[in-house]
Amino acid sequence: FRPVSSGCPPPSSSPHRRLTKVSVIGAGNVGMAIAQTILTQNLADEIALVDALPDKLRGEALDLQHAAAFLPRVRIVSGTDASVTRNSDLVVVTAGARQIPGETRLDLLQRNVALYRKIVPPVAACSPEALLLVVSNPVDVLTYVAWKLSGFPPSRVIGSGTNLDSSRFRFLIAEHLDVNAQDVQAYMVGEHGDSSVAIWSSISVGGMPALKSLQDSHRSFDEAALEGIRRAVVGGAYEVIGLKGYTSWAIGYSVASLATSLLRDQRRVHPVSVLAAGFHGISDGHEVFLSLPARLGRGGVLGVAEMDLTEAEAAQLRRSAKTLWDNCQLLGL
Ligand code: 6V0
Repeated sequence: FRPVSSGCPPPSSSPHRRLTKVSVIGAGNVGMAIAQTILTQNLADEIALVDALPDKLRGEALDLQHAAAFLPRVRIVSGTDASVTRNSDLVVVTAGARQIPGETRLDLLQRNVALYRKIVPPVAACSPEALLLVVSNPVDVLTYVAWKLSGFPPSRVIGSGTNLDSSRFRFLIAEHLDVNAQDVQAYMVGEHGDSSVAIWSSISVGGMPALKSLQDSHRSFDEAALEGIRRAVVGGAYEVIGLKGYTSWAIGYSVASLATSLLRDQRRVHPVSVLAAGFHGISDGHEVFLSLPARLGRGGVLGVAEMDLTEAEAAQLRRSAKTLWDNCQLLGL
């Protein structure tokens, strides 16, 4: 193109929007689902991919770049070390070892901690002002590990936690009531996975408390139906992994929704893994991360909701916190 004079100062001297950079560490099933969702939602100007396997990484980066004609203009860079992530606004960590047959969860945790020791300090050094979003499992303990290893304030270290569990919860309630899942407000909190806690009192549909909606819809609403929904939420990941070998799309959208709230300063409330010491009777000395509804914005965690829990719900949270704290202490960080 022949340059034209616009009469405006050249771009380098004109004030312009700061570019947004997101890095994804671990270009596996989950990392790539997150990268592609962030790409299609036009959340970043630059996406950096990091993986330990150079050929796979280059293949993934090229595959995304080849879609450039159909997507918003985003620079995609990749590399096997942290330098490619320099000056990120948000770093999403999905790298993780998978459980091998016969291995205990604690052995797996130790292997993932060893991995995080290699990954987190250089990433934090390259982007000292970034928000760190942990996705690898066990997500609550690894969020604690990332917090310790990064030296970041707790407000800038977040685990994806039960954001995905809550989405499954909302989907199942929506199916039960034949409404749109976006109109269902409902939270799962606590530890991501088997011991997550369904907050039944939090459910509202179109602004109405769920009990009333359920009664009005003349559908069955009994203990058994509730327990069935909770079990389906907890078993959801196992079911998908049993059928296709891994989960990817839902966690991709879940993390992209967190990235939107954070990078666009949306101040939306998400159940995510945050430093929970002092909440719901969890000891101040127990520096555990578990999911509570948190208000997210450009500064990270801006506030944590004080939920009105039943004694049974609060006791379950404290039990999870105790187990998590016991695990954290074994790590010697
Ligand atoms: P995967 O497909 O095995 O991908 C992991 C990737 O990490 C691989 O490409 C590895 O090469 C890479 N990797 C390993 N070591 C390093 C390193 N040192 N630096 C950079 N990259 C490295 O696994 P998948 O993508 O399926 O899962 C990733 C993690 O996400 C696992 O821990 C899952 O358990 C976890 N999930 C967490 C969810 C949540 O809700 N928090 C949901 C789904 C999966």
